[in-house]
Amino acid sequence: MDSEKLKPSGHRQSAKDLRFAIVASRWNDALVSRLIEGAFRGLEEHNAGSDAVQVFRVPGSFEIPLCAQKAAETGKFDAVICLGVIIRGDTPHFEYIASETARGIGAASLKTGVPLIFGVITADNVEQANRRASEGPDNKGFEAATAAVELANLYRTSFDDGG
Ligand code: DLZ
Repeated sequence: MDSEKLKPSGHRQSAKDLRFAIVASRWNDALVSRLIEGAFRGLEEHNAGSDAVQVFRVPGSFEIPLCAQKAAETGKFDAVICLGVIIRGDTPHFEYIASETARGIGAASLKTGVPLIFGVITADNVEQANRRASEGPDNKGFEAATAAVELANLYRTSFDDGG
């Protein structure tokens, strides 16, 4: 199947007048930094304002859900972009962190009603993670930003009553 067809379709939507939080872990920082760069690039390509993005750093991916939930609860953001890199090790630690991070982000999104975007790489090894944090449109931070813009527009136009 053509994977391009499975990607979000919001590429040309505008992020003007939208506000975003980025919640990013410091674990595997060299890779996460590239996801943050990718997310900024994605938002800029959709014409997000220069002061439209606030970044929150947490120690590891496990800590992303609560911080994302707190950011969403402020009501200041149209979407929260969650970025992290979890790499499989020799112990079952990976499974616990990866599943709890995914579950927590999903639960926080449903609880707050704010789109929380899952831009957390779960990789078997560093090479795999590297590819997903590379420059260009396959960067998972860039992809997450594109999804954030699409969802923020969808919810604003479909469900905002302006009140
Ligand atoms: C402990 C841990 C391990 C082993 N691996 C990762 C990882 O690959 N990616 C990541 O984002 N965080 C990792 N952590 C840290 C946990 O997410 C968390 O910060 C600590 O367990 C403290 O709660």
